[in-house]
Amino acid sequence: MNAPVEQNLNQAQPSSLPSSQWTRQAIEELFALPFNDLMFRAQQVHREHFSANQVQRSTLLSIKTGGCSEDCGYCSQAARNDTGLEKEALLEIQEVLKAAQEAKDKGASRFCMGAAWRGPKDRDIDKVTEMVKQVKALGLETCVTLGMLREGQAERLKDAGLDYYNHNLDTAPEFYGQIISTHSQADRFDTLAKVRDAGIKVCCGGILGMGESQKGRASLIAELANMNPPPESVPINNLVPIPGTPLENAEPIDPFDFVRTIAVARITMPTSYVRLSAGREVMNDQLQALCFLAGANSIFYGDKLLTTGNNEEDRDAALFNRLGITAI
Ligand code: SAM
Ligand code: DTB
Ligand code: SF4
Repeated sequence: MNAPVEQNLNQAQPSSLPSSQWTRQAIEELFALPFNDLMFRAQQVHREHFSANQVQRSTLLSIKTGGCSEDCGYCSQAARNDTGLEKEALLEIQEVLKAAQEAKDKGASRFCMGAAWRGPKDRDIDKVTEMVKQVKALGLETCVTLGMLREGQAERLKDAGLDYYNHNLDTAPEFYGQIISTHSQADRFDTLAKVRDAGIKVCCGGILGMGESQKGRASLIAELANMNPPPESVPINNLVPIPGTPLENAEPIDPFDFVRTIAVARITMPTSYVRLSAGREVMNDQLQALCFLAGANSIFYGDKLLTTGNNEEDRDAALFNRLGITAI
């Protein structure tokens, strides 16, 4: 019964087509495939472009926590969400370097610094560029996520040696306004263009489990895959429900739909690193293994994300060992 869909897909979307040709309908058809067929396609694409048993590890640090002016419905750091989080000023560089060195010693290859800003001021960029330079000097790849950028700021980050800028589309365009009202997805695209134009690699993905439909997931993936070029790094977050946020009681996503979304991201963005991101703490080893099988080849590594917990390094080491995965 499903063979015609598979045949049509094979005719319409061989994995070698440029990403800009992914229509929403073709992506919805991928989501509609039987799970095993979708996983098989994802594995084929994954193995064409990557070693199937290698996973990259990035460690996060919140360099400026809480008190954010934005109203993102999922976020512990939005000032208007009553989450009990204590606001902190921008960290001193020595604290950042200590955390970066620890991450490196534990085997991370990238260090991602996150700030709860709508966007940085120029004097914040002065400090962050210094952090980027010194973290890079430790031999780590660098990533920052600072919110919306103004003219000239991306170039300053590039000059400091920044490798990646993380700025997520977060959800489907038609659903965005239900989650965030203080900025639009057009604002996100504006910053992403500044990052790309400055020659910085793009890290851009979204969050699943916020009550979006399967069609919504397809339209988020279409937006990501049709970026030209697509993001080099695609974080797929599973909502971490934070008490005191409007999404604290959101219905969790069906785990198989989470895996399906990873597989569809892999097929539509064949050369991107797809990161199994926030929300791993509630996943058992079997579910994480399915995500790797679907083509995820990066994780957030270290026992803290920005403000919430993440799997202990030992647990990840044991999982990699059980699965024969090596870190890159
Ligand atoms: N303020 C900047 C911004 O919004 O771009 C950077 C920091 S913000 C915390 C970075 C990303 O973390 C968000 O875009 C969102 O995708 C993710 N995130 C935040 N809270 C989350 C949660 N509770 N569960 C899953 N992902 C979350
Ligand atoms: C991304 O996509 N996920 C990370 C990173 N980019 C900055 C953040 C996850 C945050 C999870 C909730 C928290 O710890 O506050
Ligand atoms: Fe602020 Fe970023 Fe959280 Fe939105 S996701 S409230 S912009 S820190």
